[in-house]
Amino acid sequence: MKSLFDPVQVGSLHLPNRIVMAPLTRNRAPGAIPTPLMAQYYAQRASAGLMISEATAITHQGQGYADVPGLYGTEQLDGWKQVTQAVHDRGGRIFCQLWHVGRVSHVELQPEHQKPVAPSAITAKTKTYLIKDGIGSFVPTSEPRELDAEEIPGIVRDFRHAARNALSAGFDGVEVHGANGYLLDQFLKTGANRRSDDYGGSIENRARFLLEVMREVCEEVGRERVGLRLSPVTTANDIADDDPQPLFDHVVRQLAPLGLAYLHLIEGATGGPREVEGRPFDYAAMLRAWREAGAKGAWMVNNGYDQALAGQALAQGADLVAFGRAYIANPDLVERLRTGAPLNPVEKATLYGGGAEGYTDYPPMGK
Ligand code: 8OZ
Repeated sequence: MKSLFDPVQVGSLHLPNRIVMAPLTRNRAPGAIPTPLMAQYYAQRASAGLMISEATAITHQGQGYADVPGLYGTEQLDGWKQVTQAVHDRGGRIFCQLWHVGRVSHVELQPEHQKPVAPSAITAKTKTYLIKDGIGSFVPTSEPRELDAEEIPGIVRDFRHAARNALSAGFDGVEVHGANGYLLDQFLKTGANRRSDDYGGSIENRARFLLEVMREVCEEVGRERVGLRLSPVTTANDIADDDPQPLFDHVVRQLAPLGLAYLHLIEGATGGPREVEGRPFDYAAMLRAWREAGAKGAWMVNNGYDQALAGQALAQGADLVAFGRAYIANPDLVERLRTGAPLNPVEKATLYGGGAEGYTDYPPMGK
């Protein structure tokens, strides 16, 4: 029987346990530059088997929220170097989550206040986060413009370049953000993709962009350093697909020959119910499709896990379990799960933006 506390090999990394710190957006990087406070926050959580950084914009165009970090400028890279150094000094391992938000953005956040880009010019009925004069607020996303097919190779190159930057900044690998209604998920799903060219229509066409990105990123940094996050039926950011099961079966079959280090699945609605009404999905069938196509990578599951549910998932074929909310409030989550100690509750008011409060001041056990 696998346990959360078993060591496991993932790509080129030896993880001391199967507990993963999920990517968590915290909006504490003014000017998109990681800070010493962020280095402290990640270092506090370095006992995780693997940490995945908060979503990090691959370009200015890929940014959709105030004060989220980037990975395209020198100062941003230098900021991240402090983070990866602090994590490695504590014996941890950290991947960088590479992010392009697509239509989930606002003109205020875009280069020269241009419209955000998307597969089709359909506004997402969702909100983004702006900070003005130090005050944060949630505002509706802006109307996007449809990307020209000629622009797509440039964005594929941006992912590739950001992956190289991540390694230069000291990350152990990268996770491509293909989930939660952001650009790659927008291309995958019928609710956001109404294109009639090679990137829209059939499942093969809708999956094309994601697969091009994954091939290029693997070529750049080596497949043993690449993971991918997917969310087949999430409701996040107004995304939906008419028929997700065959779509994701196709995606995993095509991914299998790439030999990714892991696939990271958000089961159900991100941060919400694990079963979404009207959107049934068979994750075990998706995992079978991936394995039958020859994939050896780790299967990482996420969304609302506690220790008991994690044990069931491991027994059913999962290799890793990613914890999000629990990691916000419990820097020593591994030790707490190991000893059965109670968990600190999450303080909602300090999730997005601000400083040390509700960020680096959650107490370790016994304090
Ligand atoms: C919460 C707030 C803003 C962004 C995601 C990157 O859902 C996010 C995100 C989460 O993947």
